[in-house]
Amino acid sequence: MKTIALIGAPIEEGSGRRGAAMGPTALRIAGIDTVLAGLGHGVEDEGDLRPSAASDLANHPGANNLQMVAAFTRALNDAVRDTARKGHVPIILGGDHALSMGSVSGMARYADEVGRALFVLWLDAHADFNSPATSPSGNMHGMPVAFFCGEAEFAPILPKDRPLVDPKRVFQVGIRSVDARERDEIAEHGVNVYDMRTVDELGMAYIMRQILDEVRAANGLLHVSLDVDFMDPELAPGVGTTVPGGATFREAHLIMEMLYDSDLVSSLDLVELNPFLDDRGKSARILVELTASLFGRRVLDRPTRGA
Ligand code: 5AB
Ligand code: MN
Ligand code: MN
Ligand code: MN
Repeated sequence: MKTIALIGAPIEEGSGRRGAAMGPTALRIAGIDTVLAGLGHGVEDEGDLRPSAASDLANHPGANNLQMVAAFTRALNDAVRDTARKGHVPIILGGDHALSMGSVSGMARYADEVGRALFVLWLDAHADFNSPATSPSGNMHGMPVAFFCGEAEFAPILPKDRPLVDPKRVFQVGIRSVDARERDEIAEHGVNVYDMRTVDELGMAYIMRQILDEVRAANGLLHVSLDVDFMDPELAPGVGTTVPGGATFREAHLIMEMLYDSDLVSSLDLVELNPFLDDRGKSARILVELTASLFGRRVLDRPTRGA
C-alpha cells in the first residue's frame, strides 16, 4: 500500500477560459480521497496551493498570464519534489495543464536526486509542445511539454540549471490535434507519439506494453499526466478543449489497470477538468474512477489462464 498526497492546484490562468480552478473541489466532491483510502492506501490531503503572482517576471506578449503560471510552476516544483522525497505519491488535482510545468519539473528534480530517469506518459488530445514563439493562442496550457523538455526557455521561471526531461522519454498517447509548428517540434525532438490512428491500428494494450517495458528496462520513474480531453467528449464533456474521436472508457480503463500492474507510477496529474462545463459531475466521477483503477481497484480477480 502507498501513501498518496493530494495536492490541489486551482490554476485556470494557463487556459483561455475560466472554470478549471474549480477542478480540485469537484474531484474532492467526487470522492477521490475516500475512494483511494477505501483501497487501503494512506491519503494525505495537502489542500490547495494558493501562490501569489510572480511579480519578478515581466509580462510576455506570447505567454498569457505568465506571472500566475510561473507562481504555480514554482510552488508545484517544490511541493511535488518534497512529497516524492518522503516516499509518497503525489496526485495533483488540477487545474489546467500549465500546472505540469511545475509537477513534471519537480519530479525531474527528484529523479535527478535519486539517480533515476524520469519518463512521462502524456494522455491528451494535444501535444502541448508549443512555446511563446509558436503558440497560436498564447495559452500556456499548450506549452508544458516543451517547457519541461527545456524548449520553452523564454523567462526565468525556474533555475536555468534545472534537470530536464529527455523528449525521448516522453510518450504521448491519444493525440489528435497538433498545430503546424508543434508537429515539426515534436518530430525534431523525438517525442514518442502514439496518435489516435496508431491506437486504432495497434491497440492500447500493445502500445502500453511497449511503453512500460521501456520504463522498466531503464529502472525509471513514470509520471502520468491525464488531460480530460484525452477521453472522448461524449464520455467526458467537462473540459474547454474537446476534440472528437477520443479514447473510450474501456481504453482509458485498460491503461489504468496496466499501469497498476506495472507498479511503475511515481506521480499523477489530473488536469483540465472544468466543472462549469461538466454534465452533473460526470467527468469528475470518471477521473475518480480511473484513478481508482490506477491504484488497484479490481472489477474481477482474474483467475490464472487455464486454472
Ligand atoms: B491542453 C492549442 N494547441 O496551444 C494551443 O488542453 C490547444 O492542455 C492547447 O492540451 C490545448 O492553444 C492545451 C491550440
Ligand atoms: Mn493538455
Ligand atoms: Mn488537451
Ligand atoms: Mn526546438
